[in-house]
Amino acid sequence: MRLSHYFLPTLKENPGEAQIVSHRLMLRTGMIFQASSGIYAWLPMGRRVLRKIEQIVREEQDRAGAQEILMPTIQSADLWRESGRYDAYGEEMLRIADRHEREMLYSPTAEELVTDIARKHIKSYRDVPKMMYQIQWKFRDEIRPRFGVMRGREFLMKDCYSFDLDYEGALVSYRKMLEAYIKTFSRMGLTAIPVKADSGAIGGDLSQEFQVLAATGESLIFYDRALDEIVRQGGVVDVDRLMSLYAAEEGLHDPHICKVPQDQLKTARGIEVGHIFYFATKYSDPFKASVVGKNGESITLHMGSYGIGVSRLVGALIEANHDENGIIWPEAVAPFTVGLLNLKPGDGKCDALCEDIYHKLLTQKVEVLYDDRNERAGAKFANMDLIGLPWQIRVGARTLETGKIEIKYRRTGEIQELSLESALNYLKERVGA
Ligand code: 5CA
Repeated sequence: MRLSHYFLPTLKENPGEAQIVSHRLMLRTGMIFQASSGIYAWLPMGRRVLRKIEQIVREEQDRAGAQEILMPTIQSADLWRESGRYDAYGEEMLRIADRHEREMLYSPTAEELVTDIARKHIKSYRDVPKMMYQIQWKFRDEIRPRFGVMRGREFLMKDCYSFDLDYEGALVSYRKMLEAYIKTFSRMGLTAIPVKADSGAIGGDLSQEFQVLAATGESLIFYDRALDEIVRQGGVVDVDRLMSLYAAEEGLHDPHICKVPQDQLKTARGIEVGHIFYFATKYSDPFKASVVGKNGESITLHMGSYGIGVSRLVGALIEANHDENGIIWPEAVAPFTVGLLNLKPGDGKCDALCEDIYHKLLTQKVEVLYDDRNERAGAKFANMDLIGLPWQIRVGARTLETGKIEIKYRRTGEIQELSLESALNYLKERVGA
């Protein structure tokens, strides 16, 4: 992509309304546009990041054996009356009437609809276990939408639902999701700690929240430092060990219960990016979602639900990855991998060299944003640091003299001078292009 053509409406000044760094940087880099309070449009660079996050989430859900579906955002109030949540949800639910004055709503989550699907189509013990998920917009009319996409009113969520015959089966599904979450967040370069949680409006017996560690996080969490290592590794996750380790939020932290020795206990701030629940037959009971067992008996399905805040993750990633100059994207979710800077635009030789590099990178399938604009070098450096692509390739007067180009790694600021060929090889190795 050529920056001269790209729609990247960056701001020079910090927007006054943004109180936290991720909101500030998302507005400054033109990733989002506020449409109304807590409701955002995603502009090209923001959309690219959102798509990368979605894709990682999707791959790990698929790998865990969940199947992707897509349910409507607008749902019937009658369905929600069956669970009692039409009244229980209160003002957070956006209620709508259609032209026939039928009561509808914008779905804040989807236990009711997915249970309706299950009761009509999952009929035999042979049809379970099943896990189904969607990546779909949700609406919650939060009293105080704030911090940009972190607490929006409309937000993108991955929500997965599991159906099993009994508690033991449901626990297997729950553990599969737990493992999928560890892999998902570790692929994004995040440390996400699963902590004991209050299950609130969703209800349930067993529930954990995933808290991404970031100094600016809203929650204060306490956890066994051994968790750090397990969640960072991703790879093969030792779920037994993980479940045996201590982690709780401030409100739930009871020094009498916590047996972790003080020197092993870590305190950190976190952002909730995921929440998993086992809630037995809370929805399947009122919906009569049951199957016929081996001996012809009726068995009520045991369910769990598993959410990830996909749009919130964009903010959380920035909270965990930035410095005073801007964003520092982890490679797996970066909007582009390489920023190519032409520091002598208009100079025939420099332009030709940049074009050559640009095409070589495209041929190697490296995602590259080429700053071909007629701008000062200083402005280009600042802009590239602000938008935070992992790698920068700088081509200027010195390149024409020495034949060397500069490669900068945004995370460390380290700059190397390499010949064009070794630079491309080096990148190939580092980004696996
Ligand atoms: N039905 C369950 C799981 S499918 C559920 O709704 N869980 S939840 O309420 O915890 O939401 C799941 C995730 O969505 C949260 O962990 C959080 O990361 C994200 N989320 C919740 N509310 C908002 C919001 N207002 N703005 C952005 N993300 C949100």
